[in-house]
Amino acid sequence: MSSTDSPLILHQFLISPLCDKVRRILHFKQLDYEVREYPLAARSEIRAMYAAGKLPCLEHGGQFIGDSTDIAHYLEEQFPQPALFPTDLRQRGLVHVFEDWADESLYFYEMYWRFTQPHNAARNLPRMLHSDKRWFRALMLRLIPAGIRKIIEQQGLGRKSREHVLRDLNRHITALDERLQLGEWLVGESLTLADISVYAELGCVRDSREGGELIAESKLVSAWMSRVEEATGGVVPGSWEPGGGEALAAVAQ
Ligand SMILES: N[C@@H](CCC(=O)N[C@@H](CS)C(=O)NCC(=O)O)C(=O)O
Repeated sequence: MSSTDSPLILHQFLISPLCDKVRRILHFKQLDYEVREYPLAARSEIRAMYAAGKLPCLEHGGQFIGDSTDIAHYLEEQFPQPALFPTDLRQRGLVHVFEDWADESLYFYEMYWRFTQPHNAARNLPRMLHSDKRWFRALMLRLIPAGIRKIIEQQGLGRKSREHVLRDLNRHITALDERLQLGEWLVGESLTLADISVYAELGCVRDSREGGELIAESKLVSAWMSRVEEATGGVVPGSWEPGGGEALAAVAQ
């Protein structure tokens, strides 16, 4: 069993919403941690840590915990306060549903808008490859768009028209707006993993022109996003340019 005193090391891709989710959990729990940023090319190194070959992966006391959901539960066990999960069983269930909806559904919307729409991809693809070698970057800038389109097509969203995807996204944001008419947080009276998980995806959606415009139309969702940012610190997704750059550099060290 690892000691809670051992250093926490987050292995991450800065661009990933699921890594942002874990950074926000760590900030919320006021835990010190180190960040190791990986180039996209580091596949075998990542697989050696976590067989699924995906990031985030948290290292603690010699253990490697992959998957943002497992990491959230691990951190809650090791560092229970402040709590990410409510004690009320009905609310706990709802937190789980919101988290899974964010990770498994909203995730594809952020991918769709950031990486398949050329005007957004022009900004986001170089960010995805920011720590790769120049030759790999040049190659991948040509190959990745087709790869991402294939993933999104297989998932299903990529087979819908652009207007249809926009309508779907609008419905999601409207549902959040309606939910926030009931209270300041998505579940219960305080911030939970539901808020962090949904924020992590929506922050990336907002970093696309279309997503940014839709979210700006909801005062409640925009205000809730600011509340989550305040409670969880860390970098605002997309803040790669001057203004957000300082925070980015601090996280990426
Ligand atoms: N269910 C996992 C998903 C993690 C995930 O999909 N990570 C992406 C980055 S956002 C990744 O590592 N992709 C690289 C790959 O699939 O090879 C979680 O919640 O952590």
